[in-house]
Amino acid sequence: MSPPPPVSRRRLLGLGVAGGSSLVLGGCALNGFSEAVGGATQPLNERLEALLQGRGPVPQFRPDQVDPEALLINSFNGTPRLDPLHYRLRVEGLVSRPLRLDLAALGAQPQHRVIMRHVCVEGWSAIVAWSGVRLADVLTLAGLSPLGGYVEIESADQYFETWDLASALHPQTLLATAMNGAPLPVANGAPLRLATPIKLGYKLSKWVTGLRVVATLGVRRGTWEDQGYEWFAGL
Ligand SMILES: Nc1nc2c(c(=O)[nH]1)N[C@H]1C(S)=C(S)[C@@H](COP(=O)(O)O)O[C@H]1N2
Ligand SMILES: [Mo]
Repeated sequence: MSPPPPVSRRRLLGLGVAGGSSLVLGGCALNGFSEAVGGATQPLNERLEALLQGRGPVPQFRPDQVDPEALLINSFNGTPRLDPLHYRLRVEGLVSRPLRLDLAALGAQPQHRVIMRHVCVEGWSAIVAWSGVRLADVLTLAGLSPLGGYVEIESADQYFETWDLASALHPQTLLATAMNGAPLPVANGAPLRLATPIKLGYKLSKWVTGLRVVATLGVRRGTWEDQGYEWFAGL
């Protein structure tokens, strides 16, 4: 006998069970409420979201649904220009083989494409096709420790993010080097940015330079999260 279908996120939301992103609705609002709620409910929220994401891959959009015009540039701290020849991705923390990967090494990993809706809490969305390596493959290459629980993500513009490991290991979570069939533009995060259909736009760090696997979250949780944005930011 096959197991019953999992309860969909939409259904749970309909039942009034607050998933992560519902906390943020109306809530790029940098207000005390979301900060208080985010802090108080985070562990429960995270468990619930992790369960919801046990659902497997998100259905993809078709290539003809890609809408390049709709993707707005959202950069808060300038546009760093990283020399592709000297670029290295640092992978460190709770891994058995800390790495410094150049773009050739990333290019040698299996390449994947995800055509997804990018959703920014500022009120716009766009269908985008991203290509690159799976974040899971990079973490596996580095020898991810079973003690790892979170990934800290550093960017060249000092943007900072933290992710739960389950989301980082999701098969549609990519470190993208290409967008809409062309090399990733600098404004969109070249040479390497995060892309996934399971999280809001602000989780998708551009100009990624470092990944650090940690056991627990530190005081800093993210550039926007530390100002009250919801941490899990699931879609
Ligand atoms: N390093 C870095 N990553 C970032 C940002 C940023 O300012 N710096 N902005 C975030 C936000 S809020 C969004 S919506 C997306 C926008 O991606 P885009 O500029 O490629 O459309 O990048 C996210 N990643
Ligand atoms: Mo955003």
